[in-house]
Amino acid sequence: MLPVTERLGRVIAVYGRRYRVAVDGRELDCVTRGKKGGVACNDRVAVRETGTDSGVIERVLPRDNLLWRSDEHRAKLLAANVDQVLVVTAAIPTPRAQLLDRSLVAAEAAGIRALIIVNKSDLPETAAYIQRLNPYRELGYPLIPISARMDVSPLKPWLADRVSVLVGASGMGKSTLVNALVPQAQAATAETSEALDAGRHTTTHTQLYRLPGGGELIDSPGMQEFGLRHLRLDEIQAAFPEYRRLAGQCRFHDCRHLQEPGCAVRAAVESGEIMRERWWVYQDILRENAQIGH
Ligand SMILES: Nc1nc2c(ncn2[C@@H]2O[C@H](COP(=O)(O)OP(=O)(O)OP(=O)(O)O)[C@@H](O)[C@H]2O)c(=O)[nH]1
Ligand SMILES: [Mg+2]
Ligand SMILES: [Zn+2]
Repeated sequence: MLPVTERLGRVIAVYGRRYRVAVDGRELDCVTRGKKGGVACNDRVAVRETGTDSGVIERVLPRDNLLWRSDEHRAKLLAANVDQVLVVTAAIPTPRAQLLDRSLVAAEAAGIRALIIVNKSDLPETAAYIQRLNPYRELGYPLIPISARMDVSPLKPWLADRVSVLVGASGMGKSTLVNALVPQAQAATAETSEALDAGRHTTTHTQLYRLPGGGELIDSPGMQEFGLRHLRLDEIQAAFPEYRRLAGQCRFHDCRHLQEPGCAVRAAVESGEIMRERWWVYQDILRENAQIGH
């Protein structure tokens, strides 16, 4: 039960520690009570109005799921209660090592399905990049080439009636994609060189947009790193679909799939059955997690 002064709302944009909350068809500019953060885009919240078009978020209601990243110092919440994560990548600018795999791991760990969007299919470099990414289809991730500039229609059927969140490095074209799908969005975009030279990302806030064909799309600022300090060993292992079919085949039941003798994962890496680069990502994630002890 809500106290009479509280109303239910939904967070539709996050600007640092300020939040835009939709309440009964209106939008309130909100802060959280005290210094606590911990509010994500698309969170359901209880708010108390404090003035015309302003309010305070009193509580976050229980979430279906939460996509987030974490480094040594803090957690960064990306979005809550989403149906799918769209990991946006492109051949140009050169993708940052591990960002795609780490985004997929975060989605798996949060129990959210992930799709890989290969943007900029109008560029000649993209064909070879798609070839490189083809093995991800076998892992169960739909691979959807599009051009946010020329043609986004292959993506539309995947979006209807779902809440999707875009993640990826700066310059991959997330906001360009939003503008192609949501005519009135007018999200800021920038030439990659401009954005990178200025040492900043073009999009600096997270925002939810309503899609004309039904469904919603969340744009977020580009990231350079995807820290996963919050994951335990068993969660990390479970986030690699290629390990699942090898379950129970290692000599030791608590095998960490590193240097242990009789490791079925390692054997599959050596035989080329699973992608060596992803095994390296796995090792790096383990190494970062101090409590796992390396
Ligand atoms: N050739 C080509 N360029 C594209 C395409 N989509 C986006 N771009 C360009 O890529 C650059 C970056 O696009 P943005 O949409 O700002 O990228 P972003 O992922 O939102 O970047 P951040 O907000 O910094 O995270 C812009 O110059 C876009 O015009 C595409 O399909 N083809
Ligand atoms: Mg952007
Ligand atoms: Zn093993």
